[in-house]
Amino acid sequence: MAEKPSKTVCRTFPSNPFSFRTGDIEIDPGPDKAHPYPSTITVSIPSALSVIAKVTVTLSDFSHSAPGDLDILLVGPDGVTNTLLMSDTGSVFLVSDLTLTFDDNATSLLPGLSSLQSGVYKPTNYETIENLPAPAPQTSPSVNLGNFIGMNPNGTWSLYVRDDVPGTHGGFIGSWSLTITTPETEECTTAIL
Ligand SMILES: [Ca+2]
Ligand SMILES: [Ca+2]
Repeated sequence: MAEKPSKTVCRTFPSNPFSFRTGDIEIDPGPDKAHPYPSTITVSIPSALSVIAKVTVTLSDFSHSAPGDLDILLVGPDGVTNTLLMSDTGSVFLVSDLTLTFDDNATSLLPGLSSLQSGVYKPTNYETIENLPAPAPQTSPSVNLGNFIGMNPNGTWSLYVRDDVPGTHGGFIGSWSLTITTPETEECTTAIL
């Protein structure tokens, strides 16, 4: 019997960035957890595209009098997978209204002993890997946004911020955003003619 003629139609979904933003985080002089702890973003991406190819994070309106006191940890929707974004960077140099973007493809790390400046940086840690207070999960020794590649992005992402050095000044992060890029995908359907 002859095969019935059929026709296959494929659609390509481009590699797509999805961005999500949330509100402010208040940072007390410490040593203490920031408020809220964690700050969360709920991600919802169509299921056909729900694999992470890349993640970047931007902290906006970042202001602090001693950024070296801060440890900032991003945790994925499984509640376990994570990376430090910055820890012990920027020393005691007052900064205000910075925009810090974290991208594994950046060429530089944040400075450890000089003033922070707005820009794009690799996640940066200048301390031995340490854990943040509960309910933060155990800190990954891999300081890399690539830790999230291949995961399903949907669910609640958490940003844990804490100041671990006593001091008289605090600060805040005006907002933070998450950009998730999904891989290029192809969806084909075959119809019998
Ligand atoms: Ca620290
Ligand atoms: Ca402090």
